[in-house]
Amino acid sequence: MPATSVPASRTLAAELPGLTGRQVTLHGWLHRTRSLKALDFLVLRDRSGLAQVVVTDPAERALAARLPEESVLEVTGLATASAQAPGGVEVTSPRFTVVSTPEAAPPFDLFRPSVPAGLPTVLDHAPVTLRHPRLRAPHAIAAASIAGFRATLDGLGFTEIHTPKVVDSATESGADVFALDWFGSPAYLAQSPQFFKQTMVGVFERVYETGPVFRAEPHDTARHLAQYTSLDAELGFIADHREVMDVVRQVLAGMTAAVRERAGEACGVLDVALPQVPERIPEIHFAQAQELLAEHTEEDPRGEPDLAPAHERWLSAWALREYGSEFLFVTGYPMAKRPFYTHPEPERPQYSRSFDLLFRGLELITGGQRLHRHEDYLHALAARGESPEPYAGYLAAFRHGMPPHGGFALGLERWTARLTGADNIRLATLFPRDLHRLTP
Ligand code: AMO
Repeated sequence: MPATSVPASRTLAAELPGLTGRQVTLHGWLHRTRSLKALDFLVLRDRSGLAQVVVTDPAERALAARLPEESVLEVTGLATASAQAPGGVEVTSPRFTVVSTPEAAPPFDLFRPSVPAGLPTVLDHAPVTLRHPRLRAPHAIAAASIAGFRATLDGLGFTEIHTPKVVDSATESGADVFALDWFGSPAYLAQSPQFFKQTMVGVFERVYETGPVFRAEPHDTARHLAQYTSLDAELGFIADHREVMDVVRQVLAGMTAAVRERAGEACGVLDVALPQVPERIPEIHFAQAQELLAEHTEEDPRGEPDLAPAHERWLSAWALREYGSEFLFVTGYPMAKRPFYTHPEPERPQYSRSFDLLFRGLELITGGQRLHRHEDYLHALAARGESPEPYAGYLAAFRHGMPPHGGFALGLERWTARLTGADNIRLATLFPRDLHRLTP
């Protein structure tokens, strides 16, 4: 008989070690069945982990033999010490109730330690392949990371905000926007909460947001998504971008600690080596970085307004060699490549008070100081040949008095991919959206 409700007395797999000698009721998915001559081993999977169930009763064995993997079961039995069982305890003398029976099998065995399928199969069948411990683990690490981001910023006096994802103007020059029809008016999916987080500095001084952003960039690469999760922060009353970089350092330390504390099991599944966040993250100015690249690599990037991915990889390896750091700040990017809200270096106005943070060869964070005077915005837009008209809502904040401020954004999926060693960002993304993928 299918059960219709889950009793309050549910035991989780991870709780078994404390319950030896007690009658327990587990609920979960049939992860694996192994049949021996005189008994069957069933492995039940729930949110906390795996539990081994030993079946010897002939009637229960006959029932177990008919159960396909991923059947949803209620199992009542005796928690029994066993040196071979995970956690040293298994369930014996079980009685099964089938809660639901799958209609289809997963595209590969979810119990095998490795994933015997390519990326398209993994992504096409995400509703079930995500149940594989190795494919689920990055998302547990992402959840822990966000918790660490929040906890760090809460501790620094930031307020969490939630801002619109449908907007009336682009925010990030150079990145393409998805256009849509908003009750007959043109609108766009937000490329970042940039304008709102700056505006909210005028209200709370220090704010942060975690949420989806959208980039209509036709990049078919292992590090670009059309929708990703942006971890944004913005703070007022700063002297320059260095104060923002200091907050970045604290956030990275907090995120790393939270992953260690809250996602230890997922880290174990994937053999994650967590980074050391140094007391002072090394930094290099963009102009110096180009000199180094010109001197030590085949190319001469001087005069280019940005770093190529290969340059980022080289600089990251250099920071590891020189400073033993997996993180490197590159500061002072040319104004030509930065959005109009960027604050220039007062002494060398062709460079900006901005930074990227490279982590394990990849750009993980962009940030910097912003303009804060209304007239500076008007000049910056005019210099780029843009009208202030589309930005009226945003510019209003600056007409009413804003302090010097700055902030940053971290791409969550890039962080998780770098931590877990995923060679494609899609393995660190729940249901990725890209050039070719809108489903599942
Ligand atoms: P930027 O556009 O550099 O800056 O984005 C910030 C960070 O977001 C991540 N990222 C992406 N991740 C996956 N797919 C993409 N297509 C993608 N594009 C960007 C990267 C990147 O470092 N408003 C500024 C931030 C600020 O100055 O506060 C901004 O959005 O990890």
